[in-house]
Amino acid sequence: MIALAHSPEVAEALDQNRPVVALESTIITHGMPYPQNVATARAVETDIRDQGAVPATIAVLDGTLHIGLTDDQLDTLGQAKGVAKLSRADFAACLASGGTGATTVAATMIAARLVGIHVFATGGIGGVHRGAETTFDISADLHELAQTAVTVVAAGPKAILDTAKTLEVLETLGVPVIAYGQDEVPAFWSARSPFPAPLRMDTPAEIARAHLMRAALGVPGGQLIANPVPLPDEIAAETLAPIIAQAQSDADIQEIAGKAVTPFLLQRIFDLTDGRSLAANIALVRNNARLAAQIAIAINDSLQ
Ligand code: PSU
Ligand code: MN
Repeated sequence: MIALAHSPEVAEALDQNRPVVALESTIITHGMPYPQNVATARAVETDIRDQGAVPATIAVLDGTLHIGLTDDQLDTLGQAKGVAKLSRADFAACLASGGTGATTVAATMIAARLVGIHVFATGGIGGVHRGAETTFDISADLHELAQTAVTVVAAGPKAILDTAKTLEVLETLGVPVIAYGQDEVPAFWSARSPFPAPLRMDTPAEIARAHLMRAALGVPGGQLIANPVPLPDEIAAETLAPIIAQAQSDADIQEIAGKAVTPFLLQRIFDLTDGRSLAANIALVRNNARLAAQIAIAINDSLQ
């Protein structure tokens, strides 16, 4: 009933039980400017292939759910204007009405689970926004992590969010937050943060075992792997703090709300850092893709 289209590469990989890594498309349409968005999407796919896994970028094009995009589709999506940003609430409606939309972390997890992909790489997940005590702006990504069994590799809660509240909600929802190779939760553009990680793991094999153990226990939901940005690419938290405060205050003054908040803040921070935030963003997504591929391979090895 779902119009599903696998790219030839992904169809073959799933058919032969080879490791596949899902990738979201909102980062392409709403997270980065053209043409860096398309160049990054391609680089990330190459990084995954270089590790020995297969990338599956996910998007809805004219009512068809695509698992793996061709170069042309990626380029068209990267330049398209007014593409919907799909989360759990509107994913089905977009498919049902023949629309086109980019998948957020929540929608990409749903699609990955549907086709049997265990691991998903992205930059940052949505979380609890600053001021959520009055706006109630809490990303559906957190609830998705609580119920959909996909391991998501990200660079930690984005510094534009309220990190403490995001970690509290993840704990309440029973989502394991696993810092990779360090004791603190990384903070997206910065590798370190004042927040101790609830869990720490140092190898892809450990993460793969934990993923499979959750399934064995019958615990629904995924895992969040918080992978620090490579140190040469990080932006110090002190440098970013006033910039984020400025971006948030601009958003408040302009009364930006709902789905528009995250893209607005990312764009403002890009402008205010003269593009430096984008360079760090690209480096951390590629770093996450490499780790995700290693985890997908480890899960795949255990399942053979
Ligand atoms: N973080 C980024 N770039 C992005 C996003 C997050 O660095 O593009 C996107 C992801 O698709 C994430 C979504 O799922 O923003 C969260 O949006 P919201 O806060 O509206 O749930
Ligand atoms: Mn939101």
